[in-house]
Amino acid sequence: MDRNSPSSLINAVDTHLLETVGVAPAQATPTELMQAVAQVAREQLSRRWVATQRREQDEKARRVYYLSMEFLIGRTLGNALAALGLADGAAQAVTQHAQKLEDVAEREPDAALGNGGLGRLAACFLDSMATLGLPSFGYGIRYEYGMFAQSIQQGCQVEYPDPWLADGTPWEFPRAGITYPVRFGGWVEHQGHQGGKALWRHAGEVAAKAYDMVVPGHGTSKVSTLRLWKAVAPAHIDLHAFNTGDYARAASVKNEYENISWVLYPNDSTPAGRELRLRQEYFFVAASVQDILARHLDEYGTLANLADKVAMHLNDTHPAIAVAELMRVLCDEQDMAWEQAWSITQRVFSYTNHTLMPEALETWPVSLMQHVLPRHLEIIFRINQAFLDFAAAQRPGELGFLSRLSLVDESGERRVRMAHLSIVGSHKVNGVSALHSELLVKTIFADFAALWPERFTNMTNGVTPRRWLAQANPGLAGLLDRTLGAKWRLDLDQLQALRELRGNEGFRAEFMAVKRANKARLAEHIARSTGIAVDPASLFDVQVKRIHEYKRQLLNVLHLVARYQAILAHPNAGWVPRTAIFAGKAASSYAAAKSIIRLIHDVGSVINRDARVAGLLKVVFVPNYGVSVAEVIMPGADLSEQISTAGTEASGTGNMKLALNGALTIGTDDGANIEIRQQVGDDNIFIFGLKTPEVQALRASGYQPMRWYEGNPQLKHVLDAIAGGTFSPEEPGRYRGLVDSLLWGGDHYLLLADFASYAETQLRVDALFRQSGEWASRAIANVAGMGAFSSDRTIREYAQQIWGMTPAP
Ligand code: 26V
Repeated sequence: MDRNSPSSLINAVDTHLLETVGVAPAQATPTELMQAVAQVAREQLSRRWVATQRREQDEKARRVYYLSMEFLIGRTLGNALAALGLADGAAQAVTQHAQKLEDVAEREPDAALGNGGLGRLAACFLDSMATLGLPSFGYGIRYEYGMFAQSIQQGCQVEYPDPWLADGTPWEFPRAGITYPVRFGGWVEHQGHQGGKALWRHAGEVAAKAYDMVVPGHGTSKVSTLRLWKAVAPAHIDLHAFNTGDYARAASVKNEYENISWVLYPNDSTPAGRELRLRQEYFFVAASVQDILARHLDEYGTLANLADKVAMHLNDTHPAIAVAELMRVLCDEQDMAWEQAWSITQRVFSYTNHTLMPEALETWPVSLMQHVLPRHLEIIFRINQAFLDFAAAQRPGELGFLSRLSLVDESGERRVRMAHLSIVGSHKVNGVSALHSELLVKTIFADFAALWPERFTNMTNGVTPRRWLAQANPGLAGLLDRTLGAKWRLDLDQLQALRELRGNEGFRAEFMAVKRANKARLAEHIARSTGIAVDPASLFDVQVKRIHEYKRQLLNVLHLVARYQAILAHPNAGWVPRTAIFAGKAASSYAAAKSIIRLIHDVGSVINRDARVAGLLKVVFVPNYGVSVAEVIMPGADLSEQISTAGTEASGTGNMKLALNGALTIGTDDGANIEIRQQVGDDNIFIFGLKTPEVQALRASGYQPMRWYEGNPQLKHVLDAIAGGTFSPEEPGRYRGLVDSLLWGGDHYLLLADFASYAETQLRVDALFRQSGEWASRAIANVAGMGAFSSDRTIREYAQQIWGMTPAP
């Protein structure tokens, strides 16, 4: 009997309600149904996991290990059902209980183990690695609390903890037997002479326990593994306090160890260099390296061939300490010679850089590293010595060159530069878009590129079409299935065929009907989450991403205020009705970002209450942006705002998700916007503003924002209104500081310089939206051009050019 037939599934769900969840099937709540359906999927995933592991072991496969502090997974149920081919059957089973599968699926909390783009990219990559059948593991931390939840009170962001595991999760497999010790602190002794065998006399130890999440592949029975580590106090540690009845002390000792995996660090305005963060980084790296080596030794009995069978990828510098850790294990514990260990290490590692922003580049004070990881610091010094000797031989006598390259920043408090350690310890280093990779070798890594030009490469980001089209946009997915067949899920280039249908009236009408329905769904979400009614017939103008000054949400606000003033001045100018939709979190300590959130709300509450612009302009802020909120917003967008200062956004991936769902981009010549333009064509995207070289030139020539303010009456009117309290009448000075930071504080991100070009381009957006057929044609062209931005394409490139693996065709 077919396990996946509707009647079998109905039975399986009822059995799990009764036997696993512990509830009478007839009385099951939506949450209980979610749990039972998840158990049905879990069983099948478990079988696939066992089969995949056995096959990869038998085949002696080369594997890639993706080391990342963040995996922004979101919900799993819908994705798992789709991968298993159970979606229709599960929907029927749920109908038996008078529920809808969407409502049941919404009961699952998001696994929000990441901040933003970097973490979501890691989750898309897992999906693609499994789908391409690449033998692969993700390794990370099982945070007890993920990304904070955001609520808005009186226009201000308020953060709440995210106890996503409070009710347990059906998706993890605790691996009872898999535990490794991770050591910290203490000192190092050398046997015999200095430079003799090192003995790390550590001061403390914590246990890392493995919890696996199964990552289903689509169109294949292969699955991949995300192995997350939880920190647990070693059993012996609190015994004394416990035995003497001092439970408070026992608990506090336990907490001291277990706090390592408690909470995800927010992407703060500057990385604080906090000790707990360094411990987190080493904790998950040390556990992962032990696990990888144990698996390898189990299969081969030797580490001599490690680099032939193992690729380890560093997702940014957060796991960079792995370079020193692998050296330590090979040399100190396995007695390998330094030169051989170094050769293996460099062949094993590769590194992705995700930002050029100098304040986001990780460095650790030498004193802190001495305190937490004394042996690793010694190893880093030795790597540095050998590296600087090599560099000095290339450019004798150039001291500036050497001090710029050094793994240790000697200006001020000495600090270890984790990006430099990552580059030196890897055979490949990549950026995440063509522009970003070019800027890496021209700016922050120029000295390294002079030494090793062949080491640097580009891997333009991508997104998984399974989540960001098939799952998030069932309406468009259905239309594509009827038009192209279902294969686009695994071969996104097939979307190219839509180009021919741009002029087809019937297809346009169906496409726009889907968009309209998605806008209605988004409008409902907005009404539910903000209480504001918006009109699905208006142009949905969307900027959703972390709140950051370089991303320029404030430029968007300046334009909205300009538009508001223009409508008031010329009410009968035939304005295109617009709804501006913002969402995104500000790091809790990032005051400027929080002030932008408040301004969006203040501007919104004045505009939304002003009867003179009713029906023409609305401004809303959707709270608690995350993967699941994005799945509602992306399909409902008409216009995608990608307006970072040129040269600042490494790639962007929201830009890809929005275009894939048929939004037109208004954006700068930045990150992957440039490649999106190449794929969709100049006529199907709105590019404005200064280009990267122009930004550099303007800054070099002494940018004076005041000149732009004085020279543009519209801009002056906008800034005067904001600074003068038009949007904060109860506290007129509320935004004086924000405006002063533009006028007098240097306007580092050049909002004023780009304002005129942006406002003019927004008028061209209106003009196109008025011609609804033309707009539809260009929206279709955007979907058609997105084949290149599947994360399957990205992962194929990593596999072939960096990891030395060949994915299934
Ligand atoms: C940036 C900054 C900027 C200034 C101050 C503090 C700070 C902290 C963190 C970050 C971002 C760190 C890395 C990151 O998330 N990068 C994002 O990676 C995405 C995936 O590659 C990419 O699409 C985004 O453009 C990039 O910002």
